[in-house]
Amino acid sequence: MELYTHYMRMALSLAERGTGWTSPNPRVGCVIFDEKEERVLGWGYHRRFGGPHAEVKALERAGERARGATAVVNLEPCCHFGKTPPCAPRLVEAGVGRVVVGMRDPNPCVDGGGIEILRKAGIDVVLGVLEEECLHVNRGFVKALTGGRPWVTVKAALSLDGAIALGDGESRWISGALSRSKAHLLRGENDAILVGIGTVLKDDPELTVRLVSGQSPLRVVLDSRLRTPACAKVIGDGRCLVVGTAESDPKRAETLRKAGAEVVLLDAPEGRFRLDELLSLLVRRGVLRLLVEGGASVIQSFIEERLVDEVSLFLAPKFLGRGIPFTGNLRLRHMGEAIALRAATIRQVDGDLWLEAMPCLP
Ligand code: AOF
Ligand code: ZN
Repeated sequence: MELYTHYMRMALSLAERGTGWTSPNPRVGCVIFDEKEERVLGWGYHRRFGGPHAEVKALERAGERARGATAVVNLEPCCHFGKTPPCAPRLVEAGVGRVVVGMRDPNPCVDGGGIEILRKAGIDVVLGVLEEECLHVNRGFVKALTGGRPWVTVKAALSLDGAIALGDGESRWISGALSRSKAHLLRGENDAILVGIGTVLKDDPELTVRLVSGQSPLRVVLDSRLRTPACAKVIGDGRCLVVGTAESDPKRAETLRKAGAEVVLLDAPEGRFRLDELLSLLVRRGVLRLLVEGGASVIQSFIEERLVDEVSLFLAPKFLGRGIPFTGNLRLRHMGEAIALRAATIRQVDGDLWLEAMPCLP
């Protein structure tokens, strides 16, 4: 089993090479190896959406040597014709002796069907090796398919006393330069970044990936009165979605569309967006992972509606006093209502602390 764990780690790090390019498909890596000699015979990963699957690339590299070998893949091999032909029959044809699978594919077109094809062909299938890690690598894909919405990460830079800005809104720069480039890496992992109109008016952010290499996600602005200026940097090259309401001024919508933004109008009873509606709209557009970057009232809404799956917080070693708290005006009545988090990782980034944590389920 330890041997399989080792190769599964390899498959997972291959899978991560597809980060930023595979959505709405999963990140998948595959290693084909010889169990007796403990030698890698082939490897591959899903490089981009619509491209060949990891297993196909690994089989290509292994060639005839795949016969009798073991294939390790973080996601169940597919059994359907999508953009590419199915992988499970390819593994059967190649004559592999065993397939080690990290997790079952929740895609209803697959959902155990790939494993069934392999087993029926007499191939030994070992399921669930490093399952937790495999689920984590494809948490966006899994959330989209099983929860009908993207995986939501809230990112913020905050002072040790929990402020994301001074009282007047000034927030540049709380965290250090290295933290900011880590935050850009995080942007590149997500398919969309969301901010409220307050952030656009105050900071005029670009919301692109600049400090590291990577694809810039779709930008989403929650803007019930369509106050986004036509010259806002967030509209940029046009991959920007401004979300207004049915009451929004149609002239403003027209101006923003001319400037290159896409405008969608959603229900907003009592002036508050239905975030569930927004998230299902985004998932239908292939957004598996959404990064919420503020401001505080947007973060507060996501927390109140229990829509936060993960937080990525850069804690800078400074006090800002009575500024704008990370959770906005969130009020709890008693300790029993506290939202507990479990830390996935805690790292030091120059002088800052970088905490990645996930709310514990109630
Ligand atoms: C991938 N890459 O390496 C594997 C996937 O439209 P297709 O043919 O690319 O099929 C996409 C589905 O195939 C995907 O949703 C997932 O269920 C399955 N496995 N997908 O993109 C891969 N192994
Ligand atoms: Zn496949």
